[in-house]
Amino acid sequence: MTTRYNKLSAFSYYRKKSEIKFAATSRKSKIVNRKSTLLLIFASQHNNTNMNYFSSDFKLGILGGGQLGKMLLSETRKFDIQTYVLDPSAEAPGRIACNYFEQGDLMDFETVYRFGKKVNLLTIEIENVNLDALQKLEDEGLPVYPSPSTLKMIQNKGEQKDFYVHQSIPTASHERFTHIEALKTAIKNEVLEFPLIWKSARFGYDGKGVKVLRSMDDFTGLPQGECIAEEMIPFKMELAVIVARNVSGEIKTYPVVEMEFHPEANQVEYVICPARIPENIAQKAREIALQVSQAFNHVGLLAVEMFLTNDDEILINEVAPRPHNSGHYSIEASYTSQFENHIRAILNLPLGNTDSKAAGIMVNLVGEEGFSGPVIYQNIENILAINGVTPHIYGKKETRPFRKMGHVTIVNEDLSKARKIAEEVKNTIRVISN
Ligand code: AIR
Repeated sequence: MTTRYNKLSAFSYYRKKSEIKFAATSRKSKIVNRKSTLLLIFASQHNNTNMNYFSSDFKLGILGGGQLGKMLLSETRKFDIQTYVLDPSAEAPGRIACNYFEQGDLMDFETVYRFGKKVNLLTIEIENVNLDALQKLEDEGLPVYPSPSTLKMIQNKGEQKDFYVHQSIPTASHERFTHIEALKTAIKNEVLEFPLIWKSARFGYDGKGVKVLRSMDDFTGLPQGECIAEEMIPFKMELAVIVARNVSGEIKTYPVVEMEFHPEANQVEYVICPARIPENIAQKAREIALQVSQAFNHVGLLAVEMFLTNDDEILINEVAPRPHNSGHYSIEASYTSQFENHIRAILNLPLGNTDSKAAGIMVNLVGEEGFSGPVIYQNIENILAINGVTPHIYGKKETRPFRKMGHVTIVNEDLSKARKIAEEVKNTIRVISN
């Protein structure tokens, strides 16, 4: 496979601290801008100045009530906005913080459609939701952010990768397969060669649905369905940029963060803000993230994950159209958290300041290997004794190996001190079961 180091379409920008306003000049971007104008007209229909979200009858619906929903709900409670949450688990973490909770299958058309009929605006905290129901709700006039058409492009990793290629957004090369047997045949016929990254086209998250393939043996246990094979890129670092964009098109980026991964679980262990990279690379990463957000015509938060290659190229890995693990540090370390900015963006309110107040590091607390069952968090008191350390416990009753059960934020003026404390936190807390 060859890498496509696609050139970015021509654009110009001007930058005022964290706020990078983007003026697209390519033909494609003009098309996007026309769509934005339509969005604006739509926005003015549903989101007029008389709309009062605060302490009113307005109802915000959220599909998913996991940890991301729970953290979003802290913001809606701050603003006293009424919330309705749908989640498959009766014990969803977000249940305690919403006004109305419903248990139901997010992939079921009728369940999602009927839930959507109860609210004034609908958003998501997980991508795996029934898109036909969202489309019908949007067609019937319900504002849905991110829009079903944006979600459709992102939900299927094959479509997402094709989109980058069509938009000339730099990304690792890939091939799509309707079935895993077709991928095996491509390797046997020497159309593709190891090593490769296998990604399930749908339903992967939190390290699930991704595997490095180095030999035919690595196919053991992989699901049969639609997938992509990606070129394995040698990279220095994995970076992420969260973009917030409101209905009117106001757009801001958070600082570039660096993600350190667990070698086996393919999961982020530490998120470091700001990334320890030169300013010109950080600037380039933010520009590419803006380009991606504009291209998707996205409303809400878009987390853009990237590789910084050995020769300082930036390639898009994938995006998530919602609050993201790489932005959890923002609750303590930023002027405005990613969750507050998601709410501001989808309600078409002015976006908050995305700058950091201090360096921030997030440590993921995942279930320890070898333990499944009712969760016990060991040694939390010990880490609470350290300055600048805040644990977030998600409230999932059951732990499983590598399940995201919480995170800890470390805030410090000095990033290298924060990184040392993060290591201490990681080595102190244990997420286990009896
Ligand atoms: N989530 C959604 N996409 C990626 C992640 N991590 C969050 C959402 C979702 C929860 O993970 O908050 O509701 C599901 O976690 P679990 O452990 O029950 O699978």
